Amino acid sequence: MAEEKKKVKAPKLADPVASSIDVASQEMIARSHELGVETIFDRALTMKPCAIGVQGTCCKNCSMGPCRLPLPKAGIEGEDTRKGLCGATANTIAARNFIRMIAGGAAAHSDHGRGVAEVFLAVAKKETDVYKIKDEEKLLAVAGHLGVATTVEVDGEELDRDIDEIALETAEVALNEWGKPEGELLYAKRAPKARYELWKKQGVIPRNIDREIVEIMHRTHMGVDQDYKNLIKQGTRAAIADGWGGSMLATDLQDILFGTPYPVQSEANLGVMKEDHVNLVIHGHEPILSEMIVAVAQKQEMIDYAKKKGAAGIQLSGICCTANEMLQRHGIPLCGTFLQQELAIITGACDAMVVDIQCIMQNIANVAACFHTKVITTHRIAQIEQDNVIHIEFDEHHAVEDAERIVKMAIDNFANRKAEVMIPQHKAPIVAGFGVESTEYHLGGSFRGTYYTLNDNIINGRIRGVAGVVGCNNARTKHNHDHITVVKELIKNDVLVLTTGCNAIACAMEGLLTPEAAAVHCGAGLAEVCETVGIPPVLHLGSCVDNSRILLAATEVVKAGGLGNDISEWPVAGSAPEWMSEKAISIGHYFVVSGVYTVVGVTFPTSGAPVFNNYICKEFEDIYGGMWDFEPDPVKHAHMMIAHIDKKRKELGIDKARERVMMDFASRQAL
Ligand code: BF8
Repeated sequence: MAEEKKKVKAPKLADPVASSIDVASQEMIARSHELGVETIFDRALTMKPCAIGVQGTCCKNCSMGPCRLPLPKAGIEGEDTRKGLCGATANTIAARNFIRMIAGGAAAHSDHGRGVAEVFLAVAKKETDVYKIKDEEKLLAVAGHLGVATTVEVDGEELDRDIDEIALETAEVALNEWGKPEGELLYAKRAPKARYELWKKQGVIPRNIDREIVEIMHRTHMGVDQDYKNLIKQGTRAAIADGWGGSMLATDLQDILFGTPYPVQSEANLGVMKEDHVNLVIHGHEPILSEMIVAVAQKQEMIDYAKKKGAAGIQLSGICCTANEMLQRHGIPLCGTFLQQELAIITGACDAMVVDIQCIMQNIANVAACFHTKVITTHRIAQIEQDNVIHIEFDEHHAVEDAERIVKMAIDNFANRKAEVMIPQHKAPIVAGFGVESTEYHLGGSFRGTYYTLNDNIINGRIRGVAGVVGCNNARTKHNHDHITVVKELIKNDVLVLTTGCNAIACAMEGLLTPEAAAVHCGAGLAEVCETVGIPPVLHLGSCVDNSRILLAATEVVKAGGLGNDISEWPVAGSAPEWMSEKAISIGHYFVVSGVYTVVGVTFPTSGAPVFNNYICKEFEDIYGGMWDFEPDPVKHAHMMIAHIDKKRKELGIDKARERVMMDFASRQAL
């Protein structure tokens, strides 16, 4: 009998055009197929997600399970009798899983913050002189928020306190926020007074940052907390400890050490890589590493060394939030979003990809093995098992030496390029680097030096409201499609967008971060404001820990007056159209409990437990003034946010567009 040849199935390959709206990414996905290099876009076709996991009703917190409680196709009529072996209900399981996601996200942001606080302490103790205090004004402001005295009384006279003393005490008090034995999170009082009091009444003010995360792990252990309302209360404490604690401290201390961002020009997308330059791509989150690499790569001796090795210079660029950090303080171009990390290597021009922590896909090692690219891990807690990955542990005490070694390694690798270089010729100009301070400068009134002009334009209806649109890419959706659709729909309807993380990079690639974008994409009111003050309709506020800037900007709006007494009262909404990480859930939850109506796309991780789902997606509004919502269709998603904004305008009595009136001092005071 003739032996039948076994048919080998060809691997499924992603359709480039169906995978991304970005032409540069489409070209690189097609290129990966030509070269036989597998990427996340291909794997998303072959590996389907578990439907029960997506619904949040799979419990694997003990070895009697996993207990899987799928939602019946016909839904649940009458009593929900589903339970795990121990009797845990769908609500308990979904709430446990949800707050474990908050714990994961809060831990990631806050441990990042702790790393920065430790470097800040080393600087304050003068153990290192490579990092310095760049923004003394911000140090004094932060000292004030942490209760550190900035003046001292000498012979009845109030004198400025020594700046080194202030720095040391500020560093110590800041670090204490992670594990102090008693008291409450000091930054909780930075929220509007009404919000702080609401948290106090609800009993959700965090005690310290670490404790709330640890307590989630305890409560969700087999047989501990089995009341979804009590479980989510703990999730709320941990989320506040992230947004108003670990993340906010990370942002503040980074600004003190590396400088508070002010608007800068740059470019975005894979086309920022240069064929004749050494391309060093930095990926991850903590700017401690990237700050030093930026400094070293700009040294003349390094540029000369690169030239000696045949390159025209050194081109730095960034992926993920490290990209945002380097952009906002140094104007270093953005190479791409989370889903473009493999694609940057597939250009054949990436001489080194240097990574620190978070959002680093292990597959970059496999992709790099097909090229000459050196993948260099630098953080003690984030290493990769593949043999081709080099680990150079970065330490602030010998930061310059470490950075020099890394930059030299990239330069030495320039001559080893083997595949034909193909850099997509697509990039967009951008203006980034907005923050609480610069927004005050651009949109604040010279009259009061606050957010008054912003409030005034919200009240008169030129700006309908403000949206924070943030978060990841998700390989289960078309790359950047939902980000861009949501943002364009919002600005078309006069909603000013504040952005961070990968949404910010997506908007950058799409050309939405330029003042010129206002005339093309905005409604008449928003376009007029943007053109008058010269800002883009989408303001880039930084990395994901910098979502704390959105919280503080929202608080400044409340303080400026005329739009209620709390964040929940003014027309603001949040969104993460392509979320995927636990960090996004922690961010979403601190937005919600800070009073922001927040919509996510893709999937919702408690959909399999309707009662719990209804609690956080509906009943929460009565408790916190903010709630979760879910809509995968990006146009409907944006309109749900706009409907919320309109509801708030109506509640404030500003729902009818008013013409701008000249206001005298007395009328402003009345507001
Ligand atoms: O922290 S947006 S994919 S890069 S998790 Fe990661 Fe998500 Fe991007 Fe920044 Ni944030």
